[in-house]
Amino acid sequence: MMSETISGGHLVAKALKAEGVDVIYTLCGGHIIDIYDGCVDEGIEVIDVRHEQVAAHAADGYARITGKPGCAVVTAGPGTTDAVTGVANAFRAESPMLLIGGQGALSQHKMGSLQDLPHVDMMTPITKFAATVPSTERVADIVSMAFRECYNGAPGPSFLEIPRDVLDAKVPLEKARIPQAGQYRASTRQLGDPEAVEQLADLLAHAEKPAILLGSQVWTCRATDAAIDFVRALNIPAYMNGSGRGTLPPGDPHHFQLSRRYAFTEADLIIIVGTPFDFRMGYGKRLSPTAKVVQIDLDYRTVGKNRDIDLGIVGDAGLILSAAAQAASGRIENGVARRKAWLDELRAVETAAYEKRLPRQHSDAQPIDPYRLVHEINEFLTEDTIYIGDGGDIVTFSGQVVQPKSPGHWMDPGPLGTLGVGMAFAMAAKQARRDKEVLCLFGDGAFSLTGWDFETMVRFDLPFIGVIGNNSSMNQIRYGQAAKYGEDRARIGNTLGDIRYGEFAKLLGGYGEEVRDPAEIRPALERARESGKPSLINVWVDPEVYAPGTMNQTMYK
Ligand SMILES: Cc1ncc(C[n+]2csc(CCOP(=O)(O)OP(=O)(O)O)c2C)c(N)n1
Repeated sequence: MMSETISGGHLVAKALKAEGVDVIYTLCGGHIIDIYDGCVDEGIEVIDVRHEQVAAHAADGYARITGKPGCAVVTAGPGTTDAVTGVANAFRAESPMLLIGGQGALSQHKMGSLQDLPHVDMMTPITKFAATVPSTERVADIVSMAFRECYNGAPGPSFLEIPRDVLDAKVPLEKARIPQAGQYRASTRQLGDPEAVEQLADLLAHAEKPAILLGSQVWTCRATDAAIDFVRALNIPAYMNGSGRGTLPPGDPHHFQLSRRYAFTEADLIIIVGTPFDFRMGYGKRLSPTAKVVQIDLDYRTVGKNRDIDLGIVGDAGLILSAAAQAASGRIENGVARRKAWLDELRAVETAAYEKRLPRQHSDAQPIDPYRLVHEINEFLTEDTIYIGDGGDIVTFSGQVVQPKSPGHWMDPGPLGTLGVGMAFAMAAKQARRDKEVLCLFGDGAFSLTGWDFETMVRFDLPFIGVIGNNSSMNQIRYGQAAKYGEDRARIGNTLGDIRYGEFAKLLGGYGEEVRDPAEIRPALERARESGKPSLINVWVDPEVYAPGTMNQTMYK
């Protein structure tokens, strides 16, 4: 009797299934179709997009939302190069995803086959692991290896290329290693050095004016509850950035946002959790020189990078915060209540900054003040709205005003600053969490990069609320040109057409509106919500005003 055989594409699907991946994002090509066939057998959904960049960003977004690795499958050559940006974004954002690229047949290696390129060489610097699958028997084995590598230290992307003959060939089932769910990789969560945790407890016991920054890894580690318990038990003001936003809900007595610079200048203990000292942190230069600085991170290479620290702990944010809170409990001199004056001081700074900006947020000006737009969005968000920002200046405005109401409900590209992530993140978020509402704020420039995938949202019935802050410009760049070269030379390379994106949405089968009156923003958002369709509310904002972050050029400092 002939033994049962299995092809490489079906082995890929079995390995994805074992990892719990229930969808792949893809754009087709002859090199990869056997993977689709395997997905049919394994019940894995295939979402086909209009550009490979979107497939890769969607895999990144899926990982962020679900905690499982995302997977994108693209063809050889241009399919893989198109996906590079998505992999690069996931690399800088520490997002675990697997990109599978096709490759010419091994039997035609270096003969000039269609779409042949050195993919592994290209991907090596922007992945945690990049390899060629050398034989059909090893396909599932190497896919599981790639997943294992995604979780080495801070998570990140892996890349595999599978030559066409390796993918298409069939091998006897018993010759292929097919790793089984839960049996091929271990948790990589680490507690951190217990002595360092003790030292942190000691610092916490003595601090008069502590402050904590909860970064993206708080969400990556699903350390929300541990972080909340920590700040409440020790009475510590918390600031949040990246995916850490929403850890505490707005209005929580320990939730602070607008007083961060003041707090980090005045504090005597600053705890940085799961975010690097990169440009978003002024490379660590803006912290009080006399404060004790503690850094907790999944990646040993991040701890102490760019500035000295008083204490570093490598490991899982949740395990470390819980252990430190427990070790510190009962040891705080005079109890945590004595920190009330410090929290009151920060709350006063916070309230003053908020009130100063409020008239702009309520502005009735036409064209619309971007502050009014982001204010309306913030008021519109519910506890179940996942908010995504994809743009330049308009998203810089939103970073100050929009506060996600729940953990894991904020998505931005991360430190690569990639325009064009929005549609893909919306796609992944809605696909993975049908019970959630998804709202994405786009700049018109950012939208244009990947906007055709609005059609994918329609085709797969993925309703979301798209809002475009339309200034017919790439304003964040325009500001710098005007400041450096003068207004008369400031319109080079950054001007966009006056596009009615609401009409574009309708053309593709979605819901769309044009908004020029600020009083119409809220009703238009409501109608988009009620439409149950992918939507675009095109809001014409004032092109002559800029966010403070843009004017200070903080992203370059
Ligand atoms: C892929 C990519 N290309 C270029 C840039 C550089 N860049 C940063 S902000 C910006 C302008 C974006 O314009 P838009 O999305 O319309 O937002 P606005 O600044 O006008 O509010 C550009 C081009 C980038 N960050 N990412």
